[in-house]
Amino acid sequence: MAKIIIVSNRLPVTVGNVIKKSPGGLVSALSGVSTNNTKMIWIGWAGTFSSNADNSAKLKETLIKDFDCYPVFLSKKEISDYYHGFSNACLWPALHYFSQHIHYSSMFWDSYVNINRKFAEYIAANAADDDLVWIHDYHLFLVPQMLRKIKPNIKIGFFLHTPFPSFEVFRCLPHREEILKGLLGSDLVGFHTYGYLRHFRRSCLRLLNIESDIAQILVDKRFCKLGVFPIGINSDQFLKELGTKRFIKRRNELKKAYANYKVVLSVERVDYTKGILRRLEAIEKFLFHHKHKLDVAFIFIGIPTRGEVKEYKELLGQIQKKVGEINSQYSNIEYTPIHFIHKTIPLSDLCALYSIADVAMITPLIDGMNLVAKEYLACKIDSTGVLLLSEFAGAAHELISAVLVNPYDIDNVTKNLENALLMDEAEKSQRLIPMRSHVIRYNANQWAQTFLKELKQSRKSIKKQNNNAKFISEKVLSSIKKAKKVAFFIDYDGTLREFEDTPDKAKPTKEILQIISALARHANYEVFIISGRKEADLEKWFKGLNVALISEHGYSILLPKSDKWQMINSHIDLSWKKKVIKILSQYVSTPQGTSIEEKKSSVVWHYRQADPEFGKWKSQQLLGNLLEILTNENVVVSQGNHIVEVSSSQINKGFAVRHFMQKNNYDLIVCAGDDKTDETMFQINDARIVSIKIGLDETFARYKIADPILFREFLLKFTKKENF
Ligand code: GDG
Repeated sequence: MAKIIIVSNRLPVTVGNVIKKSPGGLVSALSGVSTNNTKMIWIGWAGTFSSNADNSAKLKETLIKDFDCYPVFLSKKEISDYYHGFSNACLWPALHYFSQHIHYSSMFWDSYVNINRKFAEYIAANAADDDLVWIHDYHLFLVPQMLRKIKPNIKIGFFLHTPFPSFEVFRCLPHREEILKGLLGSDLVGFHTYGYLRHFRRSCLRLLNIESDIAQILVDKRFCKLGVFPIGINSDQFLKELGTKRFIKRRNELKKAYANYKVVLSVERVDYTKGILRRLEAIEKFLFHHKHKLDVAFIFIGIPTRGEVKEYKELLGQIQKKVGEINSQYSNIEYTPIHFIHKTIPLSDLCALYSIADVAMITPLIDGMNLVAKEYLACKIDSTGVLLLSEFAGAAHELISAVLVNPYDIDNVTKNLENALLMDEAEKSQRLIPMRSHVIRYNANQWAQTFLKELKQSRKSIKKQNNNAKFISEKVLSSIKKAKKVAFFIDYDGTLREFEDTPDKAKPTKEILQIISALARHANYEVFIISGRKEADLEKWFKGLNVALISEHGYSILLPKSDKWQMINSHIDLSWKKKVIKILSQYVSTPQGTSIEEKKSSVVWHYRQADPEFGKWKSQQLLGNLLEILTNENVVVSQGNHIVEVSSSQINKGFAVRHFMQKNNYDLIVCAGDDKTDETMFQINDARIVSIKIGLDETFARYKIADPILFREFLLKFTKKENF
């Protein structure tokens, strides 16, 4: 029976004298996921350091037997370096735009790599190929790729609970490329918002030079799907709590205690991302404006967190100091404005606070989602209350009728706090009711089900594509065996050979030369290398291999054993070239890294070495400019892989192939290529043609082969004697 394997840094248990399930957000989110048909197990650190091997073995047995929890044992040093060090003192600040707080040491990183490997190996040891593995959060960025290496066929999902920052910040991280590659080992990577997804794609483009579309990234012949899955709260748990006697008792007690005050509530871990100091400034301003009528109580529930990291210790000190200053300024015998409670409180107290709070003041400087905002809404059964929410929390994308504030703009926060406290009841419920139904409907369980459903479906398309090369070669082999005369028209860059940063680096490898000369030696085959390249490149690389060389998309041909290039069509008008070069020259200074290449029958603008986004954007402008100016010329303006090319409309690869088809009596014609210029071959309507697109984009070709490596394997089959 297939299992779901949840992997997170911590197991959802607290190990003390007795072992208790910890009711964290993720645990509740996943509570409805395991069914009779699907078992769910959890892999993570148990939160305890084992004193000896016997104790560990015993603990492991109990955790597995009674809780379906598979513990990864970590030492104090490992937790210090991997968890407090690399995860919380390096990754966390970078992911939250606090690059000034990044602490890096190679010791942290080494430990992070080792622990991620430990997790990957432990998952692999407990996973079957048809299991679904769902990895959570930034502590385990490298696990997907490491696990993929051990278990290539297993389905791996990753969900990031924090923001993914813009490329400009992400690139500050040491080992940023390894981190991206680690994540790309997944079949599905999920984010809270589309913005985070967009940032991730951009980092892949800028740091790994991997292009992608909104929904997926093609990497190592696999698709890594991308998705937006805003996490919800376990609404059932909160609604259930609201019906308990202990909740009602606490709510009544608190109502009484704060009967003379309006209550403004904040709940969070004491973290610099949560904007606590700036919020205190806004509150100080508010109190200053209202010093004659002090009737607002501010309750801060600040959960202790990460005391091992320097910034957190300092922050706590700063908060305590500021709260002290404000309280000493504005307190009187009956009234203390701020109640800062630096500990966790029971769920019933939390719900009671949510239910009595007039305003929830949630103003993080940045936050992946923020569950507190959603929990506050769920606890507002009477539909009163105002959610004052930072626009920099992921939740702001969903909770659009909240009072949204910029937490950096202190005056504006103060103003909005005043408005929130004065808001009339009708407006409060008008805003709150739709948000509350949203939060209850799109809850944690719905979130988990949606992610897992998507993960289950993630591999279908990939299997089909992987099988394709084998399927095609079998099909073509059977036709080739019957044929007496076969022509191969093979494009070079992106088809036979992978791209390099500059065209001159993409020389044929020994393997390519061996395959081509073996094909050319076959008595029944005629081989044409048909490329956009200039005559000189093709001649330098392939002369003497008994192949015909077609340059510049069909402009000229060099037949085997000949020394003279001939034009395929001698009546071509090339008078437009001067005009084109003049236009292209205007696009060479910006963006930097672009160049013009003049060929006999075309002119090409290259932007492979330019900033990829700026280059692409400029290429669109150039395209528009060219199309406008060249309307009456015999030219084709086309876009290829990081190029814009203007070529004669009297020349294309399709014309060239037709030309040789008319002259020769082929039984079978194999045409292969990777870009738009090759489509002219694929569009020839002739049953003898076997057309193959290299790459997975849309095409007129009959078949697709994912990349040059697979294509070379495919060609190699036709050179083997045993196949004939
Ligand atoms: C990360 C991301 C993302 C708090 N105090 C008490 C208490 N809590 C519970 C709240 C809430 C949770 O802790 C805090 O969740 P957040 O979402 O606000 O923040 P992070 O811990 O930073 O979580 C965040 C989240 O992952 C999920 O993806 O939203 O952006 O940073 O559930 O209720 N619970 C109890 N007593 C307390 O004193 N019982």
